[in-house]
Amino acid sequence: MSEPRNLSIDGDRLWDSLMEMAKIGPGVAGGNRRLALTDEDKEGRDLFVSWCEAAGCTVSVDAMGNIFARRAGRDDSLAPVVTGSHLDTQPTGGKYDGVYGVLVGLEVIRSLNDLGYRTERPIEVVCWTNEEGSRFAPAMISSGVYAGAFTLEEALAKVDADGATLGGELERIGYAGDLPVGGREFHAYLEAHIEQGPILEDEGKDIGIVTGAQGQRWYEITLTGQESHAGTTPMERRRDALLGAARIVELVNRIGLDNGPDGRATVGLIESHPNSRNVIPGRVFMTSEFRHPDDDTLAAMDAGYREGVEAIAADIGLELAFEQIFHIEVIDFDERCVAAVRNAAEERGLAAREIISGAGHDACNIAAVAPASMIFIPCVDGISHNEAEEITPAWSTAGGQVLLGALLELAGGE
Ligand code: HGY
Ligand code: MN
Ligand code: MN
Repeated sequence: MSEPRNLSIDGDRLWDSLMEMAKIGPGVAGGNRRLALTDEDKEGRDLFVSWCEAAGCTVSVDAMGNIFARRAGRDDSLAPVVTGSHLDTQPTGGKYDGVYGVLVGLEVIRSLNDLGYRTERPIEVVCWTNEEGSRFAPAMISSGVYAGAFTLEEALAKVDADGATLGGELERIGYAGDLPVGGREFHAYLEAHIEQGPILEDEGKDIGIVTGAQGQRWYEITLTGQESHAGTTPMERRRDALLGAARIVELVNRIGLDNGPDGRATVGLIESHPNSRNVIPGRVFMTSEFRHPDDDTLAAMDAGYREGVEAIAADIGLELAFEQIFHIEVIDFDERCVAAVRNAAEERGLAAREIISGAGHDACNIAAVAPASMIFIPCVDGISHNEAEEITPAWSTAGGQVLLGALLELAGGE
């Protein structure tokens, strides 16, 4: 049997699968819109399951709708080496965020089948439910349940903007599995993903050896003032909720800048009520989030934010409902898994560099219960969470070669 380093995936077949998946839930500008647990997400899941079954995998689904496609090892009693990511997208998402990690994992299985290569340990490809946290907040909720960060009950009870529950939507699309969520050992977990930033492309690197991920804090705020007539209400008599939100947007941005260059601060969602041009907004719902590679700095950003928001609400006379809905600390990935990625990149002569993930990924949750790491490939201009998200076939294939090599190291070759 040839050396693992000489084994190769079929990059064209992987690219064809990416393009096939991209036809499902098309966006309006070349990307994708497959919000978690929508009919489009179901269609993508069904296609993935059919491909896994065609590749001889046994497919199982757990109570959070996480899909596991298993390729038996020589010793099937051993804990599996798992790879995968997510198929749900942002509302104006790209073709590769998450999807790449799921389909490159399938490509490794397809290639091992072609090569007649049997690993010591089973290999599984997983598709995690609702990674994006766009339809149902927070992000990475299903790997979070798997890792014990959330209970199954609280996750199934999450509601979207229309009041649909995550559990109800799982039932509706037929992915409310009967497997328990979690409690099953992963020997190792590797997630391949696009970088979603500009570093690898700027430096001419093909591969990111992901050593960790930054911490995150997500918030939801409701400001309540008083709706009143835009023409008759004197300025000094107003309790304008949108004015409060505007000052909070400025505060969030200021906190991000004051904690640069690594600080990240974003207000992504604002709903103003009644949203009528000649009514002073009486109520605003808004989200915000901070990220930083240092937990103490992130805690200081949080403290400054809470103080600032209180002062803004008091100054305008607004009622304030403030909730931190998600907090994940800085992650350091497992050295053995990181080394497997590094070795695979080196053996294939690929230009690689170590990198910290700016985005959150399911690997960040799984790192709490299993040795984990990630493989990044570049994306064009670092653009992601945008329909213009793009990669090259060469980057896609390079990531697949590294995933193959690293999985063989962790799963034990012949
Ligand atoms: O928000 C994130 O970092 C990920 O895309 N869910
Ligand atoms: Mn992603
Ligand atoms: Mn994403």
